[in-house]
Amino acid sequence: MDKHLIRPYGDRKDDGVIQLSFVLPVPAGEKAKEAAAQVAKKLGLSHVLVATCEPAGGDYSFFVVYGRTHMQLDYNAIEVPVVVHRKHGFDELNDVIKRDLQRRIVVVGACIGTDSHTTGIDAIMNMKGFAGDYGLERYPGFRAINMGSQVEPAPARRAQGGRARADRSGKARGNLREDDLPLRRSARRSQDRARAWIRRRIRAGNEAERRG
Ligand code: B12
Repeated sequence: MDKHLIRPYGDRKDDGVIQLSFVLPVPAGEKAKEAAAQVAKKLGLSHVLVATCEPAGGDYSFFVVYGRTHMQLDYNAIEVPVVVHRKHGFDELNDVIKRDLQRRIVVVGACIGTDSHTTGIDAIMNMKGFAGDYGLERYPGFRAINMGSQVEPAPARRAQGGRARADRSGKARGNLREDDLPLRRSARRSQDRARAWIRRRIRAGNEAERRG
């Protein structure tokens, strides 16, 4: 296959000019500018120009730097696997669930541990959806339960991942280790709490459905 060589450019095609922005942990000034220029040179750039040097807090500086790269790459040599899949429409998906499962699919979403990045989960679950797709709450075929953020999961996940079950008497089965006793207790507690929460949500959903 013929090569298709490309390189970045700024003003004229193939001039190799790129723009970088970064922060250095030094106060703004002439010495800081020289440090920024050296960063760009050490990255392999030539014709380096420090366009911006601004204080970013007391002992930090923000830089915008231009320079020329001499690299080029063969665009034709890049291979990226493309996942080909058929997208199911709203009605089609609900019909398949109704026909093949004859019950609603319950999806529980949560940001676990200390994670508070709820936007991604909300995008999947919320009625209004994201990027042109409805969220699961909109589908009659799904019951979407969004537990929100910072849900305590780690022990429960470990217990489940290890195919272990902590039963109500406090005895854990499966492949949790002997020294996992505090973990077992905590796993049991967080599993129980999560199950109770989900049960309450399902009950509330059923009642709302009954009321119409
Ligand atoms: C907004 C944001 C925040 C907001 C979150 C607000 C909120 N309520 O959600 C705030 C400011 C709180 C935040 C904080 C932090 N953040 Co932040 N944040 C982002 C940011 C800029 C955008 C995320 C977002 O909302 N995108 C829009 C949604 C719609 O897209 P999405 O999250 O990718 O979700 C989609 C898919 O990924 C997928 N998906 C997501 N989850 C799941 C789950 C399943 C099961 C499936 C199937 C699919 C799926 O479907 C979603 C819809 O398409 C990203 C960088 C980025 N551009 O992605 C960093 C980023 C996620 N954050 C990061 C970090 C490091 C942090 C902090 C630790 C920073 C700090 N030092 O304090 C804290 C952690 C706070 C905490 N306790 O969790 C890193 C994570 C790095 C990593 N891989 O570990 C990122 C990638 C930025 C980076 N490059 O460093 N953050």
